[in-house]
Amino acid sequence: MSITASSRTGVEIASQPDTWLQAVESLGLFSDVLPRRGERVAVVGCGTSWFMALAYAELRESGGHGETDAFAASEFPYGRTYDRVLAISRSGTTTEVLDLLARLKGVTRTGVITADPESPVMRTADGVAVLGFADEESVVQTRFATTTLVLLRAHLEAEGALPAGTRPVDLAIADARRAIAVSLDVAVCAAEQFTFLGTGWTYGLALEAGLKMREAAGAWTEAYPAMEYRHGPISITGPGRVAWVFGPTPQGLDGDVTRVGGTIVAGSGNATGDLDPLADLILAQRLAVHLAEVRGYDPDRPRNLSRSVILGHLHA
Ligand code: F1P
Repeated sequence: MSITASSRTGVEIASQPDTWLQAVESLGLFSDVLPRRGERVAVVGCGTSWFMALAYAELRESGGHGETDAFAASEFPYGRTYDRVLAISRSGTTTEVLDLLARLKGVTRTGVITADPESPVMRTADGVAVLGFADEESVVQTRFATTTLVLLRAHLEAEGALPAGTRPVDLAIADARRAIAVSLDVAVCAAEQFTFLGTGWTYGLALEAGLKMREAAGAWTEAYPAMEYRHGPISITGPGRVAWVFGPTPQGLDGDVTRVGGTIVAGSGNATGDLDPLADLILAQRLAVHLAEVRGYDPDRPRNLSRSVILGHLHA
């Protein structure tokens, strides 16, 4: 099945190679906002933005750039001390993020990566990186999230070290172009359940793939660290159900999936696949849109969701 551009979400998914390239080209504009080598950093966000924070935190710390934690904005541990707190928020209006940044004002240096230069987060954070070129009309986030992670990966690369388990960002962009062009696997499209797995930074991608499928298609998805799969989640797998691994597949796991009748998808970082894991996420985004359309949902109008969550009773 080739990419559908019948929805706005589909168009935005297909534009990712271009927005990723723009992120790399605009890196120099944002050096004040992005964490410096050696700083102790927390990265925060909600929903998709939190999962990108998780992925970045792993990449930064495992690459030797400094201790890095990631939290859902609502779960931030105010008792801890950080040199910098970096928030990710496409809308710049998410209440938990604004509340967190307001509480840290004058206490901890803060920065935000956002898509909207008119949003309240512009006044709440100490520093701002606006990726207006990656903003989306869609409620369901795709390109803003991945473009933010590409910016952060390119920054780590520019600071001297390729993050562990990644290929250079220019190769990831080439992989993204392939991920837009290839056909989706027919057996995967027909599956009724999906378990997404990842290791290190790709666990954040697995969480995001699961969320995308739930948001766009109302699909039954789960997500775990890959080595946790055998500790219970495998009991869900069976015929017509998929285990999809982002990044390297732990030894023997493919055999474990097929033994219980499941379908293994391993698109990156191992002998059977060769896509950068972030490009592999594009395939999951495409699957989410495809399933939404097959199930009669409008991917541009996901059920029960709004572009951002604005709560009246918290700080705004
Ligand atoms: C975060 C977010 C989205 C989610 C939903 C509500 O938005 O949680 O990830 O899909 O639509 O908002 P933001 O803070 O990045 O704008």
